Amino acid sequence: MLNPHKAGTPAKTTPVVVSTWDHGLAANQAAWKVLTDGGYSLDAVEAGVRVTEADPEVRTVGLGGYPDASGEVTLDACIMTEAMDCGSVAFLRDIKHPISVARAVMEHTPHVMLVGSGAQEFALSRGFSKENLLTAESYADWQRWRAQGERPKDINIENHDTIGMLALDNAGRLCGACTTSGAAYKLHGRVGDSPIIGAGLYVDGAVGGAVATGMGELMMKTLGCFLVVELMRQGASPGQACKGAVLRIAEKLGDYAAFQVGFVALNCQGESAAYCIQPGFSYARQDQRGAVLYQSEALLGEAI
Ligand code: SD4
Repeated sequence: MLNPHKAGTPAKTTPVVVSTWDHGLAANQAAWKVLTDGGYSLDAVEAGVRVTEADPEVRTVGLGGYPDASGEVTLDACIMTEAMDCGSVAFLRDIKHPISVARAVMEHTPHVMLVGSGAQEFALSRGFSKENLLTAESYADWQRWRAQGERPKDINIENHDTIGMLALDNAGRLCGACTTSGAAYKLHGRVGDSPIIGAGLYVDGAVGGAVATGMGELMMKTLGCFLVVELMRQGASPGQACKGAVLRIAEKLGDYAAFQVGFVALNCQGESAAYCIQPGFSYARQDQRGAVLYQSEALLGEAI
């Protein structure tokens, strides 16, 4: 399953789904079922990332996610279609599936983004229910963190396991989704890149899409996913485009080496690749040939 080599993928393979990190394998399976049933890639990415949102063992997304500094789990998510429709929620509390709320924002409001209590009220009005997302394990970890006092910015590499997913269906429609509990022990009220269209996710149905994971502030400063898609529009392969966005970060942001950032891109031909700052970022791909976990190439060293 684990492919230690670079992610080289053949062209013209549909359907296909790719997503961030090892937990992308399980999420891809749910998406794959939708895709192989002839479904829409929008339904596929929603179904896929809901698996991760519902898994309390994944401590960086949805239920069981690490809380913020004040001990509250606050969630960010967004979704985007091949037709540039998009929806987003940020600083959402007590709702297990922020991706579905983001989709509801897209489909049932004239807006792109709702945040905080407004997002929660909207979710409740659409039939979502409130539940406690802070598991005993995440609470215990937060208590331990708090007992240590304020730490320096060492949330850079650990605990960055947002699920971002891109899928291309049999009709050639490419959609994406991104959902996270954000950086562990972030300041209360902090919103990262994951719900920001262009930062944590971007899709152009004629070109391809990109999702990001890692320290969100770096993607927000460079609008990383938008850049990846624009580079593909100019002719870059997914791998070249992801590398281009990481190089932009390295060129512009002096402290980049202290952080992890990873991009995954999928173009409309079904080719995918990833690139990151630190070694250790994986991404999962599923197509007719099966499920594969790839190790991303990294700016600061060879993939392990
Ligand atoms: C954030 N990008 O809130 C998210 C966290 C994360 O993979 O990716 N992790 O900054």
